[in-house]
This record gives sequence, structure tokens and C-alpha cells, in this order.
Amino acid sequence: MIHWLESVDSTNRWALEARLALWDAVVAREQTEGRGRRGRYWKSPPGGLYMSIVVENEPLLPLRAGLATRDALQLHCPGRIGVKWPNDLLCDGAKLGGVLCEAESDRAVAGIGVNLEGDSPVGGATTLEVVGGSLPPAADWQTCIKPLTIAIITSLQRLVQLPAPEFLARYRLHEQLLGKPVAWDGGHGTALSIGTDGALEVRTATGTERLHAGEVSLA
Ligand code: BT5
Repeated sequence: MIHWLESVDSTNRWALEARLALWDAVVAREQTEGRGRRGRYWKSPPGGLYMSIVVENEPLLPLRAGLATRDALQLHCPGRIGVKWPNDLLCDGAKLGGVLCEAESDRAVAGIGVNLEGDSPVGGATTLEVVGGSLPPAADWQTCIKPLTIAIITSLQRLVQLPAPEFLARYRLHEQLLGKPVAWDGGHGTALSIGTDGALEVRTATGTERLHAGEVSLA
């Protein structure tokens, strides 16, 4: 079941507290306190997609949710949409969306935010409209984004069934960091691969490092 809200502080907070069933989702037209990772914010005015899906928790969930969103959005976008480990969606080199998974025991909510209409709500990011894409017009916001939300849920349902190696083979096709020089807090190197536990494997001057979370940028 999909719950539709005109306004909410955070769909992730709402979904965690509402104790929804597996694969239920909540979609809001706007969020007043949208969450990013590590206490950061997610600016969420009307004109974006703000959705949380209840899923079984597992280490690759953020990557699977990102790829599911990428695949569903790509059908509406002339430019190539990529994923950037661990949780960004990029188009034309700018952030189009992000994923925040928050776990509660064996359940997690996969929170997905995508900028759809108008100019980007924050500097340096982008929207589907800015990169030349659009959803089919509809009478109201709910009718407009419902097919996209269903496509994301359906895609995620398929992706969670794939064994890690098979999923990662697909994910790597769209990962923007692989083969490139990258830097992170504490080092730099060349991004080599994504491990079956979701870690980013990087070759450095002294060997191989496995990054499990954090910020990695193209060097
Ligand atoms: C993310 O965090 O990218 C995860 C965003 C997840 C948002 C969804 S919306 C539905 C669900 N409910 C929630 O409350 N959250 C999830 P992070 O990598 O930490 O990126 C956050 C940073 O991106 C901020 O510090 C800003 O610099 C930037 N930012 C904020 N709003 C943005 C936006 N609308 N578009 C692009 N960048 C943004």
C-alpha cells in the first residue's frame, strides 16, 4: 500500500513510526525536515519525489534502492543517469537525487529523494527538468508521480532478489567512480570495484583499501 501525504517532516521518520508492512511506502508532496545522511538535510519543496519504502534490511540496500530509482528515472531522462557510491544519483555531473536507508532491526526504510521539476532547490545540484527530462503531465502531483513510484518499488522488488554478485555486476555498469581517481577524508587512490558487502575498493599507493561509508569525491 502507498500512503500519500501533502506534507510531512520526513517520510523516513513517518515510515519508521507508522510501523508499515513490508513493501508499503509513503510518498509526500513536500518535506519540512527532510533528512540526509549524518544529520544533514534534504531540501524538499513541492516538485520533487520524497518516498520511503519498507524493506528487509541488508548491507546492499542503499545501492539497490539507488539503482532501482536510477532505472525507473532513466526512462524519463534524455541524459545518462549514474549512481555514485554510496547513495547519490547524478546526471550531467550534478546531484539529481539521494538515498537514505534507516534500519530498525531486520526492517529498514529506503528513503529516496529526487529533484524533478523547476530549478534545483540547492546550489550545485540538478533536477530532471534541468537535464531535459520530464514525467508525463497529469492533473495533480499524485497522479503525476504515481507511475514513477510504482516503477521504483517494482524495480527494487526485482533487484533485492538478485544474489549480490549478479546485482553488483549490474550496479557497476552505472557507477561513476570506478576506474577514476578518488579522494576521501584520509586518503586518495583509484576506485576499483564494489565488494559484495557494499564496500568501495580503492587502490592506493600502499595497497588496497575498503571504504564502508563516508564521502568520496572524484579527485
Ligand atoms: C542524501 O544525503 O543524499 C540522502 C537524501 C535522502 C532524502 C530522502 S527524501 C525521502 C526520505 N525521507 C527523508 O527524510 N530523507 C529521505 P546526503 O548524501 O547526506 O546529502 C545531503 C546533502 O545534499 C546536503 O548536505 C546538501 O548539501 C545537499 N542537498 C540537500 N537537499 C538537496 C536536494 N534537494 N538536491 C540535491 N542536493 C541536496
